[in-house]
Amino acid sequence: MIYLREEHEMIREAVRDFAVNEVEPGEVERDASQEFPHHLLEMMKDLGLLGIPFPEEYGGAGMDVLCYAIAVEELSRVSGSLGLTLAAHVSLGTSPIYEFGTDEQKKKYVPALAAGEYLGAFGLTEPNAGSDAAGTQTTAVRDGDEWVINGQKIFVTNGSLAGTLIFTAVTSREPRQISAFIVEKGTPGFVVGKKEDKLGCRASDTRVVFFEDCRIPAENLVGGESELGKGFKFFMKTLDGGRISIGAMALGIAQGALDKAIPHVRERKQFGQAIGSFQGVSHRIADMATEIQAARHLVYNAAWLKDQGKPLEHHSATAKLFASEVAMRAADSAIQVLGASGYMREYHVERYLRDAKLCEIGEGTSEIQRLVIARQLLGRL
Ligand code: COS
Repeated sequence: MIYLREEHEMIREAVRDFAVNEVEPGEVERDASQEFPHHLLEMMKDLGLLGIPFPEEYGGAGMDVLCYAIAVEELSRVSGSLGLTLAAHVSLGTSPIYEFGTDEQKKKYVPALAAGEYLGAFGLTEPNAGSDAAGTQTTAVRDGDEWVINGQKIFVTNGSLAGTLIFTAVTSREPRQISAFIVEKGTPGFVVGKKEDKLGCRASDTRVVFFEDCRIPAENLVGGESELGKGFKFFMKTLDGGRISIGAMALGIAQGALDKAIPHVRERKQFGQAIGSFQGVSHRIADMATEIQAARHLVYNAAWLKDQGKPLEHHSATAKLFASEVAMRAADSAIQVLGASGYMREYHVERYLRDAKLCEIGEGTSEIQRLVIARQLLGRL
């Protein structure tokens, strides 16, 4: 691809090497046990993956968003769980602090997050605020030098691993105002619930978190007093960036499915010949490759736009929408060409289908992506 430079190829090679040699061997077992791979997180930390797109002065690697997207893609090529862990940490848990935080907030949290001293998490979704993200019911009430938080956030990726959670809360009912805050792990009244039992990305850490008269310092209002009430917009902008990484995750899963399908159809013989010699099978492989290439262009283009500081909303939504649907089709095709083997856990591809489904839901369902894209084109009718 014309816009890939040496550093993009280098990060791909480094993450690919780590993913194939260290991650893939235990992936089937972790999918069954749902055990989070702390040892792999340590290795990701040592490889500098947890701070790829943040400047060196904030403890990051000073690389671009495209490098980060490639890292998520390559991890997801063997492990949706780890791809999701990285995506949630960087795009959702750390980026909004870096982009919208005060200087003090950035200095206090971003270097620790980028170095992987702890993971970051993002709390937007609530029982009554899913696709309608503005339906937040969590409240923040000012009391002297503190904010008192009550409510809950659900489906929080990295919930128990995170040292910080950035979240939204209602700071005024009339007029309605949503603000963003940072809570640190261990703050009294901030309670992390049990790990969710999921269809896919099973080793990733998904939790409900509760705020029970949780007091956080006034300075943890994201962006400071002048940004009171801007939390919803901060979160929408964050999702514009986050959707690139879910697109990258989907792209990796789709590529991983193709990786498993190709050797199988070359080697598997039926009716006296390799099944890849049958047109019905070979065309399926060709279609997978074509769609993956198209998805890669959309995802990398969205990453490039973010690097250029250009408007993203439309491009990250199209990239996520297309790539996640490609991932579902690619995983389904991989299962189909592997036949009964594809249905067996040890061949990986059935996990790819389960992991891919997350990409059509997380950081905005495919329906919400279509809404965002259509609104851009049609306005509000
Ligand atoms: N960037 C900047 N501002 C944005 C924005 C974006 N991408 N999207 C919306 N806004 C702004 C709007 O401009 C509007 O500002 P004004 O009040 O100044 O006019 C404000 O935010 C409200 O926007 P809007 O009216 O479009 O909000 P809606 O309630 O209609 O919701 C959708 C918009 C549906 C797009 C939003 O709720 C959404 O993205 N839902 C999905 C949530 C999601 O992805 N959840 C997954 C969480 S991952 S853990």
